[in-house]
This record gives sequence, C-alpha cells and structure tokens, in this order.
Amino acid sequence: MNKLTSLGTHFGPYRIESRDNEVVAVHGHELDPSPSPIGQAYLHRSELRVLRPAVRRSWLEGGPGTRGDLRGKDPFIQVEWDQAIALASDELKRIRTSHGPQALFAGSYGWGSSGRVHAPGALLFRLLRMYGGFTDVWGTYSSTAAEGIVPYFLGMRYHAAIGRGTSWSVISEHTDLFVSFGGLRRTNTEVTYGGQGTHHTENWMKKAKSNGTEFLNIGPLRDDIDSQIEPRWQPIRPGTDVAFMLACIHTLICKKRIDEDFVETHVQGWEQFAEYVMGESDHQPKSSAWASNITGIDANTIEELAEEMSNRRTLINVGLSVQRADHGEQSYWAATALACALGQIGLPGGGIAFPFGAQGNVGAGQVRKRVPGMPIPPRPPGPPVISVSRFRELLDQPGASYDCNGESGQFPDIKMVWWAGGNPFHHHQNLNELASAWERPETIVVQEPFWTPTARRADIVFPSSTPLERNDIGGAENLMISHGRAVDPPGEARDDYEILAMVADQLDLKDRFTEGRTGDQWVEVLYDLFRAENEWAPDFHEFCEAGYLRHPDMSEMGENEQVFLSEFRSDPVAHSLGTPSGRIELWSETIAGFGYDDCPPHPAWMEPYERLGGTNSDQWPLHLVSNQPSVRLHSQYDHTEPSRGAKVAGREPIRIHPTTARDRGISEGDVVRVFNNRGSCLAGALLDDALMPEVVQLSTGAWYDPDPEGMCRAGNPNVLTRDKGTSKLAQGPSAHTCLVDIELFVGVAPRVESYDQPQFVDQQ
Ligand SMILES: Nc1nc2c(c(=O)[nH]1)N[C@H]1C(S)=C(S)[C@@H](COP(=O)(O)OP(=O)(O)OC[C@H]3O[C@@H](n4cnc5c(=O)[nH]c(N)nc54)[C@H](O)[C@@H]3O)O[C@H]1N2
Ligand SMILES: Nc1nc2c(c(=O)[nH]1)N[C@H]1C(S)=C(S)[C@@H](COP(=O)(O)OP(=O)(O)OC[C@H]3O[C@@H](n4cnc5c(=O)[nH]c(N)nc54)[C@H](O)[C@@H]3O)O[C@H]1N2
Ligand SMILES: [Mo]
Repeated sequence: MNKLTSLGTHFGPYRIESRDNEVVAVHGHELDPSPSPIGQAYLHRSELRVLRPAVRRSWLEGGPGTRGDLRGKDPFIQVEWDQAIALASDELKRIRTSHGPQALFAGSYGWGSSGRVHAPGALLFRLLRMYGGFTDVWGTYSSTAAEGIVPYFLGMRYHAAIGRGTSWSVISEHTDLFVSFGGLRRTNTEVTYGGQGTHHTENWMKKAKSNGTEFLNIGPLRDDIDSQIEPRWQPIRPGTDVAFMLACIHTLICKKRIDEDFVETHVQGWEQFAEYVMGESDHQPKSSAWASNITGIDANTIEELAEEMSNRRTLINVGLSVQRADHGEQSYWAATALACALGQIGLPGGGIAFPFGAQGNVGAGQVRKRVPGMPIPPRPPGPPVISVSRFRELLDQPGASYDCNGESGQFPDIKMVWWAGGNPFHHHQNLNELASAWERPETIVVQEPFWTPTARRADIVFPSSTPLERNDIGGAENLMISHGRAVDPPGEARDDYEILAMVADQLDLKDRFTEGRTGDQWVEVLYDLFRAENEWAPDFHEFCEAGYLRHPDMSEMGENEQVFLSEFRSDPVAHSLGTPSGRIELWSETIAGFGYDDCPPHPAWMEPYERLGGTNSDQWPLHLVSNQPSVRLHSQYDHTEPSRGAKVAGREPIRIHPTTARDRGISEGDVVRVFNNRGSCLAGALLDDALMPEVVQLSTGAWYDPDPEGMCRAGNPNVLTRDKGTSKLAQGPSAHTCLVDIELFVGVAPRVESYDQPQFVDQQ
C-alpha cells in the first residue's frame, strides 16, 4: 500500500506518496492552487547522498591545519559515527581552550530545511551558544542593505515593514499603477523563507489586472513580470534605479507636483534632500537629462513617467535585487523619497512597498501563525557579530579592522568553521577568492545530505537526513504543516538534531541540549506550545492525521485589508514612527554622525564600482544579472531533475539577446565562456529578446566546478561577481553589480565534474 505523508517546504506544501521506502509521486497540496514544480526534485533518489561520516585524508592523517590547500582535492576516508563525532567535538574543545570562542565561526548562513525542529542552523546556534558562543553574523544574503538602512528612515525593522506592508486585496482594489523596480518574477514568489503556504501571488496579480491595475516593470528583463498581466516594460541599465528615482523627484519639484502638505507634516529633512536633488548642495541638478545619461532612458520618458505617477494612484515597489548591489541601501531610501514626493504613503493602494516579487508571502498581510522554533539561548557576550557576507574577509584577514553600521571592530583569527544547512560555495561572491580564504582555518565541519561543493571542501562531513526522512513541523503563511517521515534516511545518514545531540554529549551538554527529548518529542512540544496560545487548535494526533492546520478565522492570504503606514498618515503625532523625529527621515543625523564616504545622510546617487555606461564598460560591455533560478531553490537539487533537465549543453543556461549573440557568433545551444577580470565560467546559450541587448542572465546555483585555472565548468555566476560590501552602513552583498563579456567557446568543452562522486580511499 502506498503511504501518503505531508511535507512543508520553502517552496510550498506537498503530499508525498511513497512505497517500499521509495518516493513514487510528489503531489501538490490539495489546498494549493499553483504548486511549485521545484518539489518534483524529491522524486529522484540521488547518487550524491553523503552516506557515511567522512574525513578528508590529509586532515585525518596529519591532524588539524594539515594541507588546507587540498580541501576539495583530497580524497575522503569514511569513518564510524563515533570517531567522526569525537574528532569534531575534540576540535571544538581544543579551539575554545587554546584560542577562545571567537576563533570558531558558526554563522552558517543558508536555507536548510524549513522544519522548526530540524532547522540545521538553529540547532547549531542552540548548541554552540550553550558552549560559550562563536563569531556570528547578522543579516542575510537576501536583504542586508535594506535591513541596514530601513530602520534609519522608517524607525522599524525591515522585516516588520514587510509584515505591515499593503496587502494584495487593497492593491487589487485601489492601485492604478504598480511600479516595480526589480521584477515581480512569478517563479520567485513560489518561495518563502521558513515555509511557503499555498501560492496566491499569480491569482492576485491577475485579479488586480482585471480590476484595472497597470503593472510597470522598470528593469533589465521584459519577463520579470509575467506576460499574462500585460505589463509595460521600461528597460533601465541595472544599478541605476536611484538616478531614475531622483530625476522623477527633480521633475516633480520643477513641475510643482510635490505634495507639500505631506512633506511638511510627515517627512524630516525634506529641505536638505531637495537641495541635493536640485543640485544646490553639489552643483549637479538630478535632472532628467542627467539621469538619462546614467540610466539610458530618454529624458522625456523620465518626466512623463514622473507625471503619470503623480496623476494616478501609484504604488512604488522595490524588489531585493536592486539592493543586492553596490550602494544598495540607496535604492530603498530613494524609492521611499519618491513615494514621499508623490504624497500617497498611507493611502490605499499608493505609497511604498517592499519587496513584492521576492517571496510568496509579500502582500499577504499579517496572517502568519508562528509555530515556535527550537529555543535558542541568547548570544554569549564576547565574540563579534559581522555582516553576513563579510565572512571571506573574516577568514583571510585576521586582525583587520572593519566598519559597519556605526561600529568598528577587528576580525578575529578564525581557526574553525562549522556549517549546517548552507552552501557558501554557491552563495558567496567571487568564489575563487573564497576558495583561497577557505584554506586558512585549521578545521572545517559541514553537515549536509549531499556532496555539494561545500561538503567536498570540508574536513569532516556529517551525513544529514532530508526533510522527507524525518518528522517535523513547519509554519507557512496561512497554514501549519505536519512533516511526516516518508522514507528512511539512506546509508548512515542521521537527523541534524541527532548529530548535534551526539556532539552535545561529548561536550557534556546533552541534557541541556536535548532536555531529555528525542527529535520527535520536540515536534510535539513545539506544537503544544502553539496550541497553548491557540486553544481552537486540535490535539497533536489530530493535527498529524490531517497533515495541516488552518486558522478557523483565517482569510485567504492577502485578503485581509492592510495599508502600509495608514495610521501614521492619518495622525503622524499619535502614530509617530520609531525614528528620532517620529517622521520618515530623508536626512538622518545618526548616519551623518557616522561620517561614511559611501553612505551619505540622505538618499543619493552613488556611482557603483561598475555599470553599463560607466567605468570599465568599454572593456566589459555586458551586465550580468545573476537572479534566482526558476527550476530550483538556489543550489538545492541542482544535481538532479528538474534542474538538470533545464541545462543547456550540460551547463547552466545563460540568456543572451539575439543581437548580442549574433555579434559574437553565438547560436542557441552553444557553449559560451563568460568572463571578466575576476574569473570565468562556461554556460549554455539561450537566445531571447526579453533582455536588454547589453544584459545577460545566468541564474545562481549551479554547483561550483572550477578547472585548475578557476574557470567554473558548470556555470556558477559567482566566479564573476565581486566580493564587496554595499557600503560601510550595511556591508551587504553586492552580487548584482557585475560587468562581463561573453564569447563562443571553441574546441571540446571540458566535462562538468561537480556532479561526480567524490573520491574515497580506505584508511591506511
Ligand atoms: N550571484 C548571486 N549570488 C547569490 C544571490 C544572487 O542574487 N546572485 N542570491 C543570494 C541569496 S538571496 C541567497 S538567500 C543565497 C542562498 O544561499 P544558500 O542558502 O546557501 O543556498 P542553498 O542552495 O539553499 O543551500 C542550502 C543547503 O542546505 C542543504 N540542506 C537542505 N536541507 C538540509 C537539512 O535538512 N540539513 C542539512 N544539514 N542541510 C540541508 C542543501 O543541500 C544546500 O546545500 O545565495 C546568494 N547568492
Ligand atoms: N524559484 C525560486 N524563487 C526564489 C528563490 C529561488 O532560489 N528559486 N530564492 C528566493 C530568495 S532567497 C530571494 S532573496 C528572493 C530574491 O528576490 P529578488 O532579489 O527580487 O530576485 P532576483 O531574482 O535576484 O532579481 C529579480 C529581477 O531583478 C532584476 N534586476 C536585477 N538587477 C536590477 C537592477 O539593478 N535594477 C532593476 N530595476 N532590476 C534589476 C532582474 O531582471 C531580476 O530578474 O527570491 C526568492 N525566490
Ligand atoms: Mo535570499
């Protein structure tokens, strides 16, 4: 008899059908109108599972610190669990005793399981905070620049601003013009960190369209908004949105279209900001002619669009891509300044929105019923907390000083790294630079189900189970999902909880870490904690039987009417913001006090380190958009279907405008070399006129596969991107600022090796 279990994931809820310990079908959840195809990856039993604990040969034979340069090249020796756990635990003890907790880095960023018990990163933080702490990170690769800047001008955390954001029901009723900087890609909205509920964005967009909302896509790709919605497309050179926004404000000032009342009562620092826009403070008016030069958009078009925005009920949306770029902080601040100038903030369907198109829960309103996670103790004082994407500098620049968000510090000397549930050898920028920094620590431990590029570069690898292989519980926007064990873990793979409980035992922390419970018992405990606050919820067994839970009063995602900052609009004194002035700040005294040369105290155009039409663009004439893949979640399941099926010539597809391809003698299906002064990769050509001719698009996530010269054969764009912080304010990643060139690869293209088994040898 086939078994049916339920599963929640970052890309939605599913029903998993299994028989004889094999998954035979992956069904979309019965409540999901539009299940994501990404889940079909679960159908494929992978040969690339880590089946037994494994240790890198030189490390095992020579001890910690031996031949870090052979990480990723040495063969592995498979060992017993007890030996692997003892090796890793002894290293934790040695590092802490000899070097202190700051010598351990366990920031471990990544999108491991969405389950609340077996969340690999959370479990790792729980254990290692109990053990005295470690050098940690703040922020995300997604939104660090926004997380850094938003509190200064809105007086609230960035994620709180998203939660309070205008909901789809209001947009579909009231918005005339939905202006999006940075795409509203339907496939991006299939995903939400920590658990996507049923998928509704597409329906909402259709509904808005049929109610008369017009969508304006300002960005480099025509298909960033689905053609079904019949969006207008305004191409713009990537990385230049702020110049466009400032010129819109300049136009509104010149045409006396500024909402003076709103600005006077709700905005702090308008005058100083307006002086900058008019060029009174720097002798450069931010006119449409000025912006035309930077953005590549005709000056008249800029003025017409500014007027149109002011004539209609307009919502300004900024995606995340625009802030994952050099000076990315400015795009969020300038977009909000434009919304202030238009004066529609707090009106239904008008104002500012963050970041529609980046995740499926945006626009849902505050409906999330949070399932509590595993308790994590507070950070022990001492070790530093760095901006997440600065970890390469952390590894290779011990003692160097850094500035971030008004503070400065020194990087400690990292001796040991522990990663659970992330793939830095996909997600970090300039991977060849990372590969050399990664040689420095004495010991690197990775927990992974698969032989990913990161697992291959570890000293000790612990084989983890996947979400299909254990019970868990997850929260999505409008649903709570019970995760059932569909199949057994293969080989000797174990749950992350079990792995860390074994380590805890060696550190004399087992009772504290487990509180005497198994993973399954924790699932029930977390559910009961939820139930204690939600009396209507059925008991645990009933919940597991149904496989999911919906709040009885819960409206469909996005249906509850919520307007961002409506109370603040109606009474800016009684509902003042958390900024020093209580208003939206377009001039921040606090930021002025930091004195940063790369983050001024008002929204400003800051020349990025490279862009089309700017420095270097003669040499590197194409802009690389390394956006999110539609067929997978980042790098997950890149080695199997559906990701493998979407490859071109066995490599990650790169989209090229037909004219650009023709100029270079490239045809559909060819292997091409993409290169700049930082690195190169191979990719498979797809010709498409949905791109600006000066733009190429290569999604993230192909498994990094450098040849001896560092050319990635699989097509990971992060051999081309620069590893530089957005500014001293947030120090976020700037992957979307990237120029390249491209050529036909002549000769026999080398085989991609990243999907091969690593090499194993027996212990001598
Ligand atoms: N150039 C460029 N680079 C980018 C971006 C970009 O736009 N451009 N985007 C960035 C962004 S926004 C992000 S969020 C990052 C994403 O970067 P990551 O979150 O690191 O990417 P994932 O591929 O999701 O990695 C998750 C890893 O966890 C593993 N895993 C899954 N389940 C489990 C489990 O139960 N236990 C354990 N132990 N492991 C598990 C998976 O096999 C996988 O290797 O990439 C960033 N990188
Ligand atoms: N299917 C799928 N969905 C995902 C993910 C996934 O891996 N797979 N990852 C999720 C994660 S972790 C995140 S953080 C979000 C990311 O969400 P976003 O950051 O919004 O997504 P991206 O795909 O990086 O970029 C979206 C579009 O922005 C445009 N763009 C790039 N640079 C610029 C620019 O300078 N100006 C303008 N105007 N447009 C620009 C590009 O055309 C690109 O297609 O997506 C999430 N959704
Ligand atoms: Mo992300």
